[in-house]
Amino acid sequence: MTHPNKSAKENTEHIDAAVIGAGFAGLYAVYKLRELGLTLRAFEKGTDVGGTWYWNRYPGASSDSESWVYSFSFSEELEQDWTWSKRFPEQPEILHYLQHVADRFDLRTAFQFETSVTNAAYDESTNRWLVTTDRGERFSATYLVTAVGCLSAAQVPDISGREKFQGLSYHTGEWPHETIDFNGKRVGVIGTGSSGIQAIPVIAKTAKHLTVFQRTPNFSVPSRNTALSAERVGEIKRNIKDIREFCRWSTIGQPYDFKQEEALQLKPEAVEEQLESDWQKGGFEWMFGSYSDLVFNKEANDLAADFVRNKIRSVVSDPKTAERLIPQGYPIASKRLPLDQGYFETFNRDNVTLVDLRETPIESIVERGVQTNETVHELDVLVFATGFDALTGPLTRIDIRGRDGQSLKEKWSHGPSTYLGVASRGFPNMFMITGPGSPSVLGNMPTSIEQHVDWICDCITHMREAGTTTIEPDAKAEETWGAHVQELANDTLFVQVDSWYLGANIPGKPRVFLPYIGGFGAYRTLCNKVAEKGYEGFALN
Ligand code: NA7
Repeated sequence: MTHPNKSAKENTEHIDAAVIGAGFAGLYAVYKLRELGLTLRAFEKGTDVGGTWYWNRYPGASSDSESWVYSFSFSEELEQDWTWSKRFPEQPEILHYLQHVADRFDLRTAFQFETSVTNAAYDESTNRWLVTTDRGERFSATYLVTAVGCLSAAQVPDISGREKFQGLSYHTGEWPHETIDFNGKRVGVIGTGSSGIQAIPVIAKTAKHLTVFQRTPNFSVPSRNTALSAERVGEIKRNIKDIREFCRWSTIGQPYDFKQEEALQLKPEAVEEQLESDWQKGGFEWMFGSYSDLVFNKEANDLAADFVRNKIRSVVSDPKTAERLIPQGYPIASKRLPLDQGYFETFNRDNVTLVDLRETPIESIVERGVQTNETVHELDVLVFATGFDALTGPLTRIDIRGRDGQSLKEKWSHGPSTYLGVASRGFPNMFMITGPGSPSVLGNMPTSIEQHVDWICDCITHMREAGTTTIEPDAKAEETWGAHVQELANDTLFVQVDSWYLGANIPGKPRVFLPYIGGFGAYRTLCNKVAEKGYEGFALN
């Protein structure tokens, strides 16, 4: 009989880099690391590529970024060959795009699908990461690259009796592959964040009855998604280089930026007129291509918030329902602002009921449906649009251990501690793509991902050229960065409400602002400076 440890050791495959995840980040990381000539293995829990777009197949799932920038910029040929059908790309088309990218650049061959990384432990004696999968395989890697996504750890609330429900139930972020037929069904949706707001209008069209369980009313802006004409596609493709360059240095990685003027310097009528004209265009530009004081100054923010409140009143026929849907008491966009396609209009349908959980809270889930303190809402299907353990969850759900066996989860028990959101002290040679403390979810994700992967690959190239074997942040640099991230957030209105940006949606999660809010272009400049100064703030050995 072979000694178990010996056998495991002998079966350990040695590679340069282990990559976790096959979404936008994992695919681009594999592409770039291969270009550097690194041997690698990549692991993905799903059966195929797609990441967020593999899992979030719920009706109405769509990106809120314009399609021509919600894509890779690393290949001009890809950019010119691929044609998006709509302004905001919907889940099936994004998934198709990522599958195309995987085929075109032969990326699937690097991946092991249906494989979860369960542990990754840094071995000080060999200076390597020992990566273990749920299939019992072991890999020894010089670099560990996490491409696990920011919103990939689904959160189902701990409502008592969940297991008793006799109907079908799904979380939006773990949606089944087969089509769910809502025809003739009584459907309930818990949650009115972006996912709920996208799904509700679509489900309402076929369900016999839809009950929306709303805890906190949300602001939402119409996306006005439309098909892209051949002329528009031609224009975008001709200008794509300039558009990309603009995004790379803009505040949120999008093809627009805040206006120079501030709302409070202008006459209220002028602001109202501008908001109305931008509202007609649809999309995030209404807020994030608007006056910069909207996100800093409560008085300015109120102008935008009241504008939306009046829109809700004008759309929703029943005044009582309208008032229940109107968000009060927190600044607009301080919770992630959804884009919608007829969300508020949906509440004018005869087959849709709004249950305000502030008036009638959920007591439990029962066999027949959802029990509030007033009645049982009978359901055949229950949809949890209840969000994610954002940014840290996807990392801490893996048992990652750095120097001296310290687990990342333990280290981050009071909030994530990173330098630039890309590395964490005590975890040498581990790189996080769009980790906590980087702009990530506050910008256009593919732009954030490309910037991180490029930076990481430049860093690895530098290390290899310099003969450096380890890199990890200095204690001081990491501490300063963490304080800077919080300081910037505290200057905005984002900290005035409980949201997943602050981890406040997860019971017991420390209230710490998770992404970097200083602007994507500014962040890129900082990262470039760190690299130019020989990776200032990092210890290279
Ligand atoms: P979000 O934005 O976290 O929204 C979750 C929603 O679920 C939100 O309305 C919550 O209400 C609600 N929720 C959560 N737990 C409960 C319980 N226990 N009872 C009732 N309602 C609950 O997640 P999404 O998936 O919509 O969006 C996540 C991001 O994915 C999105 O921003 C995009 O970037 C993509 P609450 O507001 O906490 O009162």
